[in-house]
Amino acid sequence: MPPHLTAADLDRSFGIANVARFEPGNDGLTRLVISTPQADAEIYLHGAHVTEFRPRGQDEVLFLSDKSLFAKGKAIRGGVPIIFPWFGPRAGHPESPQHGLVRTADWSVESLDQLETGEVLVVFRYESNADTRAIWPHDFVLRYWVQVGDYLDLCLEVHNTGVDAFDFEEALHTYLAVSDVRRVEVVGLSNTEYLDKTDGMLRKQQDGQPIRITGETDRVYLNTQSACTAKDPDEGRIVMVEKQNSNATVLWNPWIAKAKAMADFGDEEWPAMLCIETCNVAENAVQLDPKAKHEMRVSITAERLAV
Ligand code: TA6
Repeated sequence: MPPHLTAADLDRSFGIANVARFEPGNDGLTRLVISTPQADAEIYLHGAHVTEFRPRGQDEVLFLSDKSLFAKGKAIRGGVPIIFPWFGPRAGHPESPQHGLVRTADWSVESLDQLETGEVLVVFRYESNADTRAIWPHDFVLRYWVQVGDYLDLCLEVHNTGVDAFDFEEALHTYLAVSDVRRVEVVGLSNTEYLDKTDGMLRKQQDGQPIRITGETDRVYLNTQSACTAKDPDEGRIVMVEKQNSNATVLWNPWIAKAKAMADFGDEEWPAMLCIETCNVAENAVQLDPKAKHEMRVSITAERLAV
């Protein structure tokens, strides 16, 4: 495990004056604050968790719950949690944490640079260790590229550093901020099969119409490489979620009852968010040979709707 570096240590080593600084964030967790002419963003080392992304001239693109915890061992509620090496509950292991091992881990910073075109690129790293091996007996190195411009590009690289192949699931579990989820239209998943987690994981087929959220929605769309757009008429924008090397997309809104059941989520927050998650899960899980690497990418952009 790399030595624990304070925000000040990291800022001395990697900070970019007037562009990118490390500082103590919520509840003292270290965060990277990025501010350029193109965008503002915040990323916690806790889970390498992007919590804010605001392109210049736009409202916040990511949802972050007012009730989110920022504590060791606890997931941040909102932004882009990194899910690996299993999605949801771990089959056959009720004692294992939901959504894998790394969204509450302490990631390290590998590099921080500003590109000639102004974007800021930070690379985070997380390696298997005795604690992870005790739960999931495989060796891996994760590297996570976050590129902040007037778009947000995320790339999760999984490297199998062990001697055996392993299967894994992964997700960049993106919480989009929306004005009112009941008035948002999602395009990109037409005629796609999905597992309906609100209906016993029944396998269903999406129709050809834009998707409207009219109740608790928790769907694992399978065998789809399609980009998705969320049209938010009240915000006056569309948000594009374009992906590479991802064969599944999850659409989630907890709606009223599930919102009330989550302590780290406000009862009245459910209309303000919609998860469009870039994944490889279920039958789209990835098998990785020893020494092999796999990269999954997502690019999130927001565009004003023509008035
Ligand atoms: O991605 C949707 C989902 O799997 C939902 O079933 C819900 O559990 C959500 O993730 C949030 O999970 P969390 O463990 O962060 O509360």
